[in-house]
Amino acid sequence: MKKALFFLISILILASCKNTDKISNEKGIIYKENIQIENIPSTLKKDWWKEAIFYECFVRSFKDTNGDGNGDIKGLIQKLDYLKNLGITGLWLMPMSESHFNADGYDVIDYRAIEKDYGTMDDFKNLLNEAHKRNIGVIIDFVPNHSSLFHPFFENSASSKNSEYRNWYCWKDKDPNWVHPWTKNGKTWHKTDNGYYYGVFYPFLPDFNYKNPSVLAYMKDNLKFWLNTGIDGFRFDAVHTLIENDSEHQLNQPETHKVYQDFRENIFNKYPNIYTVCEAPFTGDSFLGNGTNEFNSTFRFEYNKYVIQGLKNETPRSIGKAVEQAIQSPSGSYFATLLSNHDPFAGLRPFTEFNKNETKCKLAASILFTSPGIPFIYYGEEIGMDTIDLSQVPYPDAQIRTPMQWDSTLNAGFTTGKPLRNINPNYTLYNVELEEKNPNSILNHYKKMIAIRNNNKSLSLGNYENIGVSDKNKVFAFMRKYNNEAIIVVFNVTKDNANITLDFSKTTLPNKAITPKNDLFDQNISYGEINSSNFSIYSLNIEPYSFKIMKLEL
Ligand SMILES: [Ca+2]
Ligand SMILES: [Ca+2]
Ligand SMILES: [Ca+2]
Repeated sequence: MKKALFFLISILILASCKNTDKISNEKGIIYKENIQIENIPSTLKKDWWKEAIFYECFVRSFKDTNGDGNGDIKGLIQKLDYLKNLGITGLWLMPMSESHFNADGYDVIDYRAIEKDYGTMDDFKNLLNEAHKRNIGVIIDFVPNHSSLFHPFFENSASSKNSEYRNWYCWKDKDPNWVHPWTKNGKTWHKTDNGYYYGVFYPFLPDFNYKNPSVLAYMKDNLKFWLNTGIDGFRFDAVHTLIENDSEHQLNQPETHKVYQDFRENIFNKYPNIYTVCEAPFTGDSFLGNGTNEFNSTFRFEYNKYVIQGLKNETPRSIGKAVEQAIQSPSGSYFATLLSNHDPFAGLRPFTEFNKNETKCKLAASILFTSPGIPFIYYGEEIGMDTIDLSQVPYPDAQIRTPMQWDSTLNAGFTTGKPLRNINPNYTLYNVELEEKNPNSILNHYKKMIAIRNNNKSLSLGNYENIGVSDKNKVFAFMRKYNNEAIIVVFNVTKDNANITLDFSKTTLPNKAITPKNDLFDQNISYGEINSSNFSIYSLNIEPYSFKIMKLEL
C-alpha cells in the first residue's frame, strides 16, 4: 500500500515536472536545471526576420473568448487570419509568463508558466502551430532584469538575511542613496524590515542580482525552456539595466554586455533561425555589439521620435535624417523601427500625437514601410486607436493599452463580459469592421503599404541612398536598391504643393534612360523617363501631404 502510494506520488511529481518544469518541496519552488538545447526545426524561411513586418500584441487587450474581460490566447488564434490579411509576418507578444499583473506582465512570478488568464501551455503551442501555418514568426517578451515582488525567490530572499535565495536579489543593510539614473529624486533602494533591496523601475519590481552565477544559470535555463517550445525568438526588456555597480554606474555596464554575449554565443546561436530584438532606449547601437555578437536588433527610439515630431512640425529634414540613420547599424545587425509601442516614453498613440489627423497617420505609415530597418506596428495603430483619458485608467501606461476595437457593438467586440479596462470611446468610428469596408481608411492604407513592402525586396533588404531635392523645406527623397531593382520614394510633408526636381547624380543609379513603372501606391500615376539630360534635374510635382513610390528595373 505504502509502495503504491509512493509510486502514485512519484507519478504526480513527474507529471507536474513535465507540465510546468518545476516541482514544489518544503523549501519552496525548485526549477529544473541544466535544460538542454533541443533541435527544433524552424518552419519559417531562413532569416525570415530580415524581411519581416512585426505586430506587437498585448494579448490581455486583444480578444477575449471566455467572457472574463481579459484577452486570451484562444482570442489571438481567432484573429490570426486578420493579422495574416493585414500582411504582417512576425508577432511580438508582450509577456506571456505568469505575472502578478501589477505591470501588464512585466512583473513575472513564474518564468516557466503561461499567464493563467491567457490559457495553457497547450493553447500556446497551438498558437505557435497556427501562426507558423500562416508563415508568421512568433517572438515573446523576456524580462531579464527584475521579477515581481511575489516571485517565490524574492519572497524567500526578503524573508530573512540568511534565506537561501537572499543573494538572488541585491540587498544592502543601509540605504546607499544612489542617484536614480533617469528619474529626478527617484528611489533605487527600497526599505524592508531586514534591509534595502534594489529596484530601479519600481519598488514592486526588484532587480535580480546577476553577479550571482545561480541567477545567470536560471535565466539561461528559462531562455532554453521557451526556445524549446518552438518560439522564433525574443524581445528583451530593458537590457541596459541588467547589472549595476554603484551610483554612477547603473546603466549599460560592461558586465551587462558580457551576459548578452554569453546568451548569444551559447544559446541564441544554437537555435539558428531565431530573432532577438532588445529594448535599450537611447543607448545608440551598443547592444548590437560588433553586429553579430549581441542582439540581432535594437529598437531605434530616435526614429519614431523624429518621424512623429517631423510630421507634426512639417520639417522634412529631420524625418529624412531619421530614415537615413535607420540603416546605420553595425554590419550584420538591424535597427527595429516603429511609430509607437506600449510605453508612453516612446510617445502616445500616433492618432493622438497627430491630433486625430488621419492623413498624418497614413504618411507616418508610408515612411515606416519604405524605411530601412525592421518595422514594428503596435496593435491598434493600424486602425487609428486613440490614447484614452488618464482619468479612465488605473495607471498612465494603461492609457495606450486599451482593448482592441473590432467592431461597433458593445465593448467593441473585444469581450462579451466586462472589459478589464475601459474601451476608448472612439471605437464606434475607428474599428476593424468599419475600416475594412472603407477603401480610404487608415487600416486599408496600412494593408496597402505592407503589401508594397512585402512585394518589393528593395524596401526590406535594399540599401539606402540619399537623393538630392531642390526644396528641402518641403520634401525629402531616398532610394532603396537591391539587385536590379530600385525604389525611389519622395515625401512632401507640408501643407504646400511641391514642384521640385530630384538630383540622382550622387546616387549609384546608372545614368541611362529608364522609365519608372507606374506608382506603386497609385497605379494611375505614370512617370516620365529618367535620362542623361534630366539626371540631376528630374521634375516632379507632389501635392501637399503626399508621396510617390517609383519602381525602376535596372
Ligand atoms: Ca479571457
Ligand atoms: Ca496572473
Ligand atoms: Ca538590474
